[in-house]
Amino acid sequence: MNLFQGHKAIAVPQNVIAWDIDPYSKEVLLNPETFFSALREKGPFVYLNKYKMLACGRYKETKEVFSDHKRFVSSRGVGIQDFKLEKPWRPPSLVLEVDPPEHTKNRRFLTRALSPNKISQLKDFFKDCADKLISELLEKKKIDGISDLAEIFPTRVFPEAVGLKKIDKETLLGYGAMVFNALGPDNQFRKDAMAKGLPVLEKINKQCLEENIDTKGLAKEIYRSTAENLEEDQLAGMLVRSLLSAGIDTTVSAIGNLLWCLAENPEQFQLVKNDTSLVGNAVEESLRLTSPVKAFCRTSAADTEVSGVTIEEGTKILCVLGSANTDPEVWETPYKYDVTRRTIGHLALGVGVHNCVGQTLARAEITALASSLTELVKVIKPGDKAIWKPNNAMRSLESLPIILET
Ligand code: OVV
Repeated sequence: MNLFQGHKAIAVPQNVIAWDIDPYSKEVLLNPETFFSALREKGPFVYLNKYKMLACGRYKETKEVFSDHKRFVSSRGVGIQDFKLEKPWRPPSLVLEVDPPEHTKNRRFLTRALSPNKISQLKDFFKDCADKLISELLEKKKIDGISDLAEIFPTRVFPEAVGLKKIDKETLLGYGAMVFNALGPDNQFRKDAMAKGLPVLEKINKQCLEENIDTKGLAKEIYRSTAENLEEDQLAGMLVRSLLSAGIDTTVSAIGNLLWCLAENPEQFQLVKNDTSLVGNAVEESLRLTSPVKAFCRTSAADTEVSGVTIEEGTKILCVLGSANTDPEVWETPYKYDVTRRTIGHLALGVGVHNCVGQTLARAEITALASSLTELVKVIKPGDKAIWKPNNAMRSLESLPIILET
């Protein structure tokens, strides 16, 4: 078999357009909408010449592939590399990178620890922290939405909510960058993230151990609920690792992208200020429009067919969530940030058995911050040009100069 970037190099399927674009390039990140539109126009699937795999970006097929965990598995990795053919850089996640029935069993521990009931107990804490942070930033007036806000809020509230004793912002952000860049090809973004490697990994692994976990946080819940699983002493630690992998970069990006939406669309911010019942939907709409997790792959477990396209066993499919979330077949004026839009059905948090298990926590954090903004800030204005940060799987900002007015 012909391997390419760790997966089976497939041939161009019949009736599928072969395309030279590099979806992992900085150019695509800087201009994702052009890429999304072209991807959808070329058909239900395209063949990526550069990576010898498929990609999809129409809502229908993206949802179909994501919803069918039997035909399109996660256990072979959700990046470009096929774990059946190559050893992954870290032991696979017990939730992200497994299929049912193991997935079902493992995920249940996280579902319990992150139940809406547990998360609602954190709401006041999130809101107090958000109010405090925004009040501080209002003194500065001109801020960087990323380094002053998006990176600060989750790295302050998340470790405390989870019950992490001694973890620093750089370690959490560095690990997130590794996890998400590792999903792409071995390009410069992946190499740069991995270069920070060992010290970060060691700290993260240590942090997952029971002795380094607070008795009050969500991580302790995971240790409690897995305690009867004596045959798997790594289980709880590995599930805590999932929280650290998926809980920081995602919310940092989501908050940065939300600020970008609000700064670029001041009339939408005013709509939310005038009717605070729109706060939740303003958050959902920013998730839809900017899809912080740009794309995840699936691997076909057997020869199959979707929308008339033959897909052979072992095919990697890049499912471009941001494109599905802006498909004009589903979304009117898809590239407009509209806080009154019906956002139900967006795929920013996935769909199917692997849909984001931390979404209640993520929403609680982001909504707390959005509420503080609408209550405390009169106007959010762009200060200088936003700078996007290249990443193989995230759509996020490097810097977002904004002006907050009271
Ligand atoms: C959703 C997600 C992203 C990254 C890592 C993980 C999950 C994990 O379980 O490690």
